[in-house]
Amino acid sequence: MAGNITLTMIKPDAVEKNLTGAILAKINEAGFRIKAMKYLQLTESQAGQFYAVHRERPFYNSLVEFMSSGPIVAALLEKEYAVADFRELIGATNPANAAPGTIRALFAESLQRNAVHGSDSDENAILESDFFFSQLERF
Ligand code: IDP
Ligand code: MG
Repeated sequence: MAGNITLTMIKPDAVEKNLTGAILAKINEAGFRIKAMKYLQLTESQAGQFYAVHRERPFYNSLVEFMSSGPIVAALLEKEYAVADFRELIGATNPANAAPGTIRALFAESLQRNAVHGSDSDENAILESDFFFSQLERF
């Protein structure tokens, strides 16, 4: 069903700081169901492919280096209005602008090292889910 999934990554900064459990708890408490999840380290090439839409942005190389610098947790989440509700749960890209109580306000370090990823559209949620998970890995 369209509109009920989103893809998240717990980024290397948050994994490094042992925040994985706290972030997953927030995600579950907010009503998201985990359909698929894996713990892995992206290669530079894989991180570059994931963020290809930002290829022309000045922060692209630095973002790719950061996102391949350590392990991440990738998860496919299910909930009604998953994309919009998850963006609300994580808060603004820059934690300085993230609403109090949001995951980025609580756990992010900086604009780049901002703890979590969330898909920005239903279309990208599907593309990003297919990047990480086969059908056999979804429940
Ligand atoms: P989003 O993650 O909130 O959707 P995007 O604009 O899609 O934000 O950017 C992707 C990621 O790139 C951000 O989460 C952040 O880690 C990083 N990023 C975005 N803008 C900047 C910037 O101006 N400087 C450094 N890193 C940035
Ligand atoms: Mg984005």
